Amino acid sequence: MKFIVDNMKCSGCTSAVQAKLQALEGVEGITIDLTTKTAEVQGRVDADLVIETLTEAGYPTELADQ
Ligand SMILES: [Cu+2]
Repeated sequence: MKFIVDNMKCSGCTSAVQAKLQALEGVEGITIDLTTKTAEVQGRVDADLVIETLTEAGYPTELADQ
């Protein structure tokens, strides 16, 4: 699943997002791209949970088109 993560501005942000995602149950892999502000998540994880978790952490998130 690919997400658009707003408000990621530096490597500190990507580290924070990475840590939040890693803490979620079912996540097997994470690829974060700061330049495109996207995060790709592998594993059996609920998209709504990802969106809620990152948005609450200060990074408004939505599901990417694909
Ligand atoms: Cu930052």
